Amino acid sequence: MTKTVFLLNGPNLNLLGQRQPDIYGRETLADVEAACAALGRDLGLDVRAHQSNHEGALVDLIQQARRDAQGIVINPGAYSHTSVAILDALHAFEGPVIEVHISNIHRREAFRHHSFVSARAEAVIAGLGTEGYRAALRRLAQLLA
Ligand code: DHK
Repeated sequence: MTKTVFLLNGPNLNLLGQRQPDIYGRETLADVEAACAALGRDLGLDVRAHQSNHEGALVDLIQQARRDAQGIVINPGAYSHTSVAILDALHAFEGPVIEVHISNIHRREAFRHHSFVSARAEAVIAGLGTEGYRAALRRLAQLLA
């Protein structure tokens, strides 16, 4: 049976492909979302993609996932390093959560080394580029099987 997965991206990830391409690559968010939807079809996952620059909107989406999704892939962007609200929302979600960072946050500034979200994640992927989203979906498919 097809499982629904939310693919959530936080602030500034709408600028993927234009913003610091040396760090985040040249693929756009639309490219990433299309590739994830296609992979999802192969894996039996209905991938529903959302992006917001707003913390509260991301909390609302995670709460919506309580009803509408069995798993979450999330790149919270800069909110990874600041948001207890997103962590709390994820704690209220019962399914598996995988955290993705396009860049290797541990090789960057010290303030990026800690992520609040990691305390709730089944897995944390950092530094695989946009392939990290696909890796997260493959793992979610295993966890939801
Ligand atoms: C994306 C961001 O926007 C940053 O704020 C994070 C993350 C890293 C990424 O690597 O995808 O620090």
